[in-house]
Amino acid sequence: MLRFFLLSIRLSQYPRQGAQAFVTIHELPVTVHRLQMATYAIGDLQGCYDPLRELLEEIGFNAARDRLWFVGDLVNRGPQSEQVLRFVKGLGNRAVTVLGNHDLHLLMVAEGRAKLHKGDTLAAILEAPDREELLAWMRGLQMMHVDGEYAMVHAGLLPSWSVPKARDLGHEVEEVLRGPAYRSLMAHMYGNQPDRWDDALAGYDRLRVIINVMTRLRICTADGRIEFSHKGRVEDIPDGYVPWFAVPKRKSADAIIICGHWSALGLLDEKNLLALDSGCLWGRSLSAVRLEDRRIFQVRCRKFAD
Ligand SMILES: [Mn+2]
Repeated sequence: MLRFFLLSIRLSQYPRQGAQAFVTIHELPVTVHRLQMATYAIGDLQGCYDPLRELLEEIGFNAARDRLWFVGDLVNRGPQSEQVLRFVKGLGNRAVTVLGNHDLHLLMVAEGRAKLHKGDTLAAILEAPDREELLAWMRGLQMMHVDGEYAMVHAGLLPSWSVPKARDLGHEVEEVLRGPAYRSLMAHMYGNQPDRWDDALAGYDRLRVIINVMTRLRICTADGRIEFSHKGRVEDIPDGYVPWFAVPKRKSADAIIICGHWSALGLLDEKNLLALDSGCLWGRSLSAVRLEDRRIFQVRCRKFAD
């Protein structure tokens, strides 16, 4: 339900027999049902299923009519990763999800290529009866989603990547994730090198840079060298680095980029950037933005990590 206000309608300067007639209807509050389809982009969930349900209640989500976009990191650290996965998977084509670093970590652990870290809460998925369906569904998710003026990616883009170029690079990774070289990619995925892009990169080095940028990037140098360790506030960024979205003449600046991943940044609602990780996992809030009118919806979250 949305509250609309009838705008003032004024018929003025209407001469009749030397008099003026005014008809003024102004600001009558009326409540109408929202009939139009809406698209909501939602921040990092990390297994926080109850806050997601609360948020969908708050926005009046109607699965028959509305669409949900998820910035990735559906799973891990929070208490209900498997419920989140089953719910989002169950939405079918009414949901669009891009992969985050925690989602890829789940795939790595499932393949025996990474160990569970302290604080990981992925065991329930790994032991679930529908584990294989859930993991196969995750392997089919996108690295980046482009729709009109919007581009959604979990972490960020390098300054030298336009949106069409980044989309093509994302497709290179998606093809391998879904194909026969998947296990081999898992064996070569983790690592911080190379720490810069070069069009001449090939093989797993090339795929690793694309994956690292799209799922882990927060800060880089003006010429695109990636720094992986800083997770904190913008004020504390080491000398010589800037947030990826603040690099001058970034080639993706013409798109409205929707991302998550950087909870210390908090919600950023700028003309061409919607950073939606408002720290649900950390006891702050879960955020959604309705793309049609840029309205922000938030629910408070319980703290699950520190
Ligand atoms: Mn992340």
